[in-house]
Amino acid sequence: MEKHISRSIIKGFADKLSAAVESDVAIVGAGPSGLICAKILAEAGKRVSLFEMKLAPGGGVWGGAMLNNDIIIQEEVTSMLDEYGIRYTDVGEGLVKTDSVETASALIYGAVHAGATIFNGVVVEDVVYKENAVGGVVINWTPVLYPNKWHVDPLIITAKCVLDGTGHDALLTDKVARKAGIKLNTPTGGVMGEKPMWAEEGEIATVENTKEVYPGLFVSGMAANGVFGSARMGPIFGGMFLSGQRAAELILAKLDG
Ligand code: 48F
Repeated sequence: MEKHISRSIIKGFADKLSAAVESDVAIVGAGPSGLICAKILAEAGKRVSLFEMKLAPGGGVWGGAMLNNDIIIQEEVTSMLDEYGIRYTDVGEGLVKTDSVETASALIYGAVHAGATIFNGVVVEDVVYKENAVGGVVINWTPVLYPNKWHVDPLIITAKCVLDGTGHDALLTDKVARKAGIKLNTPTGGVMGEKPMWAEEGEIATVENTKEVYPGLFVSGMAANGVFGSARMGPIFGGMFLSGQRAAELILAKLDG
């Protein structure tokens, strides 16, 4: 029994990781925008690998606001909540609230059930950069790098498109721009840095900023606002849902166009 348990897990994981080596899309960060994008792409039949450095996917959804575990979403986005079966309550002014634990778990289940593979506890430490395009990600076990900084070489995942859904600091895109010395598709050519809180502006901007910022490299969610210098918005999540949807549309257009 014990031997069979171990062998089944080792083989199953090796098969998953081996399949991921040649992905259509590598998504970095399992926050709401990355998870929503993963579901839509997987439903469209794409091979989607999603890498999350923490043990639990879900990003900033779980904690609600200052650990008050509800989140706010605009009424216009409730059709997406319905699709996931996430329950909500009207709180007025065109907004609804949902339970953050129900929302995070539904988004995770939705992505995996649609066929995306989530690798948790795996950090993306770099990208593959060849012939003026991003073509994959460089991965390692999170505990190898944090806090240990062990000198262990990574594995490489190739992908036709990479999505930076890493949240506020857009650290991955920042690293790519710096290391490759490239100009991004932003007004300054670099990562512009997130602005302070302005919920309405930030919510609109996160969708507008969801773009291919360099051939093969897309940004979504708060990473998109970090890259394009737009405002943060706190515990309102409609923009994150729409940004994930927009990222999937752009990536599908690139893959199928
Ligand atoms: O920040 P995050 O939740 O992503 P998001 O889709 O959503 C932002 C909102 O949660 C919230 C907000 C309200 O609307 O402002 O902040 O932009 O999740 C990003 C995920 O990426 C992971 C990180 O642990 C988190 O779960 N992550 C960050 N860097 C890496 C990474 C990396 N290098 N490799 C793998 N995962």
